[in-house]
Amino acid sequence: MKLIGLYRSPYVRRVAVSLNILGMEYDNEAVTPFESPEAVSRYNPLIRIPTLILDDGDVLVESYAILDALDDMSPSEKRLVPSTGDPRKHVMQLSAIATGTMDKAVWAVYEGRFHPKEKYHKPWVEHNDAQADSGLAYLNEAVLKADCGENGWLGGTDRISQADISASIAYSFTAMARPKLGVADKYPALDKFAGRMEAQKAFSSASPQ
Ligand SMILES: N[C@@H](CCC(=O)N[C@@H](CS)C(=O)NCC(=O)O)C(=O)O
Repeated sequence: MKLIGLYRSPYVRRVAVSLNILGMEYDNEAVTPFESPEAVSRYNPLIRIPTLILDDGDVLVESYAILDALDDMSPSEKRLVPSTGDPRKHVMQLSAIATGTMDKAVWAVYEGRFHPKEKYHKPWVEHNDAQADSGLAYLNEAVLKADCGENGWLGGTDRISQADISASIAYSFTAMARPKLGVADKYPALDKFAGRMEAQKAFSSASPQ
């Protein structure tokens, strides 16, 4: 398989870490759609990352759809989202809050990166920052509720799930990309939990470049 996109993208990173945990082999083409649009557009009409090319040549786009396909390709004992019922709902909910947090932190970054200085709209950046912050507050509460700072898993599963992967990456990305939010001081439980996740080889071997 070939995973297109830099690990600096939290969406690419959640796919990379999931591939590592699922034990699926892949090569990473560390490009961005901004600097190398043609490297992405030949596979993905949206020119976005992550884009995953399967061994049979099929192309998958959108991290949630990619992750769903990877789970579907995996034996049930390895899947990262429980197949049914409340456990599935819970892991999906935490993963949705985590990816929404990624969206908001990314949009706040994009405003500064892609708008000329005179068109930078501070209230919009503050709006997105506040939503990213609120997403992390929710995840911090979830860590406290699951009591998983030192042991165990965020989604209440008996092994790592997509909730653990996406929540940790949402936190790490926001801490890196929006330093002014001071999330380590505000959300120590989530900081500790994400630190534990990031120490695993599946995460550290897909560090943001
Ligand atoms: N919802 C998408 C978001 C992907 C996304 O926004 N990727 C960014 C990089 S972090 C990108 O490709 N941006 C280029 C663009 O949207 O023009 C997913 O989960 O895969």
